[in-house]
Amino acid sequence: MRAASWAASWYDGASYVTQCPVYPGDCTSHRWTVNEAPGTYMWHGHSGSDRGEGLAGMVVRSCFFLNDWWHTPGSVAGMPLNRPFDSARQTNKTGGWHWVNNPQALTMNGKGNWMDCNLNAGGNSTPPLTCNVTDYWVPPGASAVQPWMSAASLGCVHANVTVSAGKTYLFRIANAAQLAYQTICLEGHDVTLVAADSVPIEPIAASQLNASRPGCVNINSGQRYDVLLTADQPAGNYWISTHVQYRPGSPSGYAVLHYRGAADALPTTPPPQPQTVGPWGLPELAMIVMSSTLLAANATKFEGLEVAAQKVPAADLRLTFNITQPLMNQTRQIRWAINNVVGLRAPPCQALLDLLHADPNWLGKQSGTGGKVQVFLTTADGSNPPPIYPVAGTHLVPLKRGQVVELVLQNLPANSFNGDYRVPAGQNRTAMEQHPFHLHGHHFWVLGSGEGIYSPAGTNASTNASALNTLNPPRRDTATLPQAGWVVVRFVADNPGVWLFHCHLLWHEMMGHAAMFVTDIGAVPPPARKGRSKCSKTCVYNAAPWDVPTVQMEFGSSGFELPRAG
Ligand SMILES: [Cu+2]
Repeated sequence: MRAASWAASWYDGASYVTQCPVYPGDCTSHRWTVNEAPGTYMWHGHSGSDRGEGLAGMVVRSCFFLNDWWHTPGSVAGMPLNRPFDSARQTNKTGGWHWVNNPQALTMNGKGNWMDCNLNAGGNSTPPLTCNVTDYWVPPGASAVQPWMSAASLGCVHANVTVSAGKTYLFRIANAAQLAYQTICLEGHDVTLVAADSVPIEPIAASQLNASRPGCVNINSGQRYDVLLTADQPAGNYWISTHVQYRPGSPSGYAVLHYRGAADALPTTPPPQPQTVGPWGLPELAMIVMSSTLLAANATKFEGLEVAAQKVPAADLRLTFNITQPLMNQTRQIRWAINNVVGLRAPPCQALLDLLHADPNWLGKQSGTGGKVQVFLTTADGSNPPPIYPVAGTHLVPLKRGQVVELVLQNLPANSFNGDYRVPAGQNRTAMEQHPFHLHGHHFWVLGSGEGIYSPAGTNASTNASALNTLNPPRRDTATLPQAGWVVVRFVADNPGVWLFHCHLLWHEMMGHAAMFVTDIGAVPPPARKGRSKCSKTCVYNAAPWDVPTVQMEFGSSGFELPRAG
């Protein structure tokens, strides 16, 4: 499980990073002190496709908990992502690599609808939503429609959120989606954002962010917003709709904001359609800034709880993470890479934190060596240049406690750094996508974001660096790297431990979109509980520097990070 994790580095929950996963038949229990910055946190499984299959929720209820849904288990839907391309180096839909495609439904608080059946109930004559079954991955031998919708199983439920007229509510919105950057819209009601990723922000109405879409909040996977909503409209029923950005053809999700005393019915207005709801742009995102209360001189408490220093300190070191989507010569797998390294969680079957705690010099011994899983370091001093060809390995970034790290995330075309093995088609493949990057164990300041290539200070007269906001930037733990763009974040490495930094799109993470910051392991206090559980000796990883036959053998039919039979 991954939950709020300060000073709990042994139990952060990322499997094989800080601990072994909870194997089938095992159990674990957690007890923790609620002593962190007030705000909204979620918990979710952090092994394989746990999160996508329902092992997720919020620490506090009273929420809009958003997710996306596939009607096949994540281990099945995601398995083709591991398969190598065929010998012609092209996608092969019969047994080879295959993308999971768009989600099949969006859910809110665990409920959702499949296609249009619910919307046409109650006399609603709105045309069906534009969704196309052929866009979706269908298990071999299964009907494209069954069992997801039939006369006997409509698969249609929706969440009802009941409010009383005249009252103001605090709603906590969280997006746990595997893939979907979502916009949630509250029909007829503006909302005021008051916190982002558990950090209090200067209150701002959704209508101030985008006047044409009042009541709409954009939220990427992993992010949270607290919003205030006043039930100030005529008593009735109003649509709560969720829409997927950047992935056209995805279904939308629908729920109902219901006024107490009104008829129990669907809204009479047409349900909002996805094409009418666009995403916030970079200028809007930059308007979501820290609360001025937090920025006040000597502010150390917020609502009675300690808060970390909120002033943005100068950077001690600068790192650049170049983000690409290589098709690897090594394994013929398509992956996501950071500095040309496709990230594995850890050496097989051992939690990296255990390993490092037992031998603080382990890191220095591993750099550049071989083995079943190779270790790659990114450092600020240039002594560890990225590999020339994309490789899979454990990607670590050693930090000293207290260092202020400025990190540039730069989106680059897929064929950068010898990243496109596919010839001749796709030789100039330039695919790029947006990525919500999430850092465990810390918050960071989001100093700036833009299109194109980031230009650091000193390179030309009008650098992007000179425009970074270090006065009152957004502060959060999940930031969007825009497609074909960059984002600069800064954080204080004040939490000893091994901290996963990963794209919060589950399928991307499975395809290697992760690295780990390693901070001052010697300062990690001993685990609260003696007798750390041992990992299974027979776990399986979703990428490795193996040859093609090995990958085919390992992933022809097996699961992610699961103990194998025998
Ligand atoms: Cu990603």
